[in-house]
Amino acid sequence: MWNTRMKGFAGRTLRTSIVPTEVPVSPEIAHVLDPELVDLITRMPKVELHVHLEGTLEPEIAFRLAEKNGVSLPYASVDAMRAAYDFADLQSFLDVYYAACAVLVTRDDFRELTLAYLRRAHAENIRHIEPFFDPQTHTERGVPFDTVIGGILDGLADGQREFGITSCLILSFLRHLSAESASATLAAAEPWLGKLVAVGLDSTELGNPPERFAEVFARARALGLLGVAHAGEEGDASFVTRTLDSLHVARIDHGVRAAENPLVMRRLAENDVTLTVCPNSNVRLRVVTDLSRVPLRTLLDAGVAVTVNSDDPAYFGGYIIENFTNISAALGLTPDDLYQLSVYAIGGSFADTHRKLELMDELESVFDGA
Ligand code: ES4
Ligand code: ZN
Repeated sequence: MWNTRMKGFAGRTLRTSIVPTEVPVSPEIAHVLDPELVDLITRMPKVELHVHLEGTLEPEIAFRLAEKNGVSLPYASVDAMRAAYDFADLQSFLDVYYAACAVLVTRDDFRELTLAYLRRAHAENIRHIEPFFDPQTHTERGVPFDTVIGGILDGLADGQREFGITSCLILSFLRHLSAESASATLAAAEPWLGKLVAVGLDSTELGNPPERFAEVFARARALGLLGVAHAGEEGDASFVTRTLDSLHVARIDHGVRAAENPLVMRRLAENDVTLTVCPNSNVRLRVVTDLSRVPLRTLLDAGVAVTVNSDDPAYFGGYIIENFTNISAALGLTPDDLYQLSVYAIGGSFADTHRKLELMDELESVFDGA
């Protein structure tokens, strides 16, 4: 097994690209990014550990599904929908995100949503994904649980066949709803246990502390599922600690506010808890004022296993490559940093050992190449 604490790769040289690639770099940072680094970001095999499938719903698909299903959207056009994505905070985003989900009705709609994301993931050289879905957003408006998960699994199977992208699916509970609703959702998932890897916890963090979900996470664990949870996004570093204490999760989603407390960072590092950081999301939802304030370097320096992810890419102006290029430009990340982040993502994933070794081989072939 490789050492997930490895900090660098002394002596390696970077392969340069022969074929020019088109990369989504934000115009305002394009001038400060080394083209070789962009090329490396593009070519390196990537693992996405924090993406909400509902957050990959692009306005074009939303409008097409709205028309097909006879659902109305509160926007005049695709452009107007995209132009409305100017969020003041997490809640103002969630209001838009949940409302748009009304266009998802049939099993095939969920398959199409999932496959569209996988097509995009393939274009960005993502090799393994661990996406969340929020079943309660759909069951609350009368779409059966089996329709939702059935369609998503169809899309994931299509994507694996077409692109070789492997996946571990995470069922996420909405923390603004009750613990009873979360328990009923887990019960509905029991026939599908073999297709799920973990449960998660998302939605509004403030006012919805993790302890309320301790019982349902314990039940999920008893059923053989792992756990992850959003924490330290809106809430301060103490929410990260409370989440570890009450939910016993393997990863913390976001977790950036852990950087405010050295003791919390030490605990994350010592316990090998992976953080799934989403730079564009943090800026768009005003968790930080600008990219340079995303504390990725602080966390790396403290030995925390951090990863870079896209969260809700259809809403936050870019997929995983744009998150890597943006944060690289803002913090001056090096090839060593990109290698370390990639090793953390592979090591912190829920893929089996065989798949992790394959992903490490793919990573080495890019970073080792002459
Ligand atoms: C989310 Cl950015 C974020 N935070 C919490 N919950 C979410 N659900 C979808 N995106
Ligand atoms: Zn998220």
